[in-house]
Amino acid sequence: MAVERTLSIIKPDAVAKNVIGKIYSRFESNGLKVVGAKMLHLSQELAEGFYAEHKERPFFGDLVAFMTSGPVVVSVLEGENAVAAHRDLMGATNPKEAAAGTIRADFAESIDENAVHGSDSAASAAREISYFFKDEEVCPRTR
Ligand code: RTP
Ligand code: MG
Repeated sequence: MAVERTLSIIKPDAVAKNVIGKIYSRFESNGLKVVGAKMLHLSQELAEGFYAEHKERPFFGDLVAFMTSGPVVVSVLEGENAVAAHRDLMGATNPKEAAAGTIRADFAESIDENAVHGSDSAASAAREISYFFKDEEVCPRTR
């Protein structure tokens, strides 16, 4: 398995609930190392650009409104098979369908306010990491 990087966002609901540390702890206990991090309050423009692939979906307006409703923590995570490993830790998009013990099962209330984002492929990860981070804002690769 290859060492990969992926983008994580701790969404406004989870930041407001003071579970940043608990979520980071799950990453770090499960082989995902934080190699870049920043706290941001997304502008409308930044949120719309990030979710551009969903622009035509009926939930787009609500998604952007939610993502700009409060601060988020954006991180780059590194580890074996990081994209899939992170998605496994997050659980299903709808927390009601998320497996027990996943981040969304434990910390999210609804499909609209679902605690975390994770890149869904290596290509998305590369695009999303460069959307939020300059090269010099992320730790250099050591493996
Ligand atoms: P994310 O991008 O946030 O990691 O979540 P995801 O891959 O599991 O889900 P995705 O299909 O990419 O959708 C992005 C976010 O839009 C909201 N959503 N709402 N009401 C709905 O049917 C619906 N579907 C998606 C969710 O907040 C989802 O995380
Ligand atoms: Mg997605």
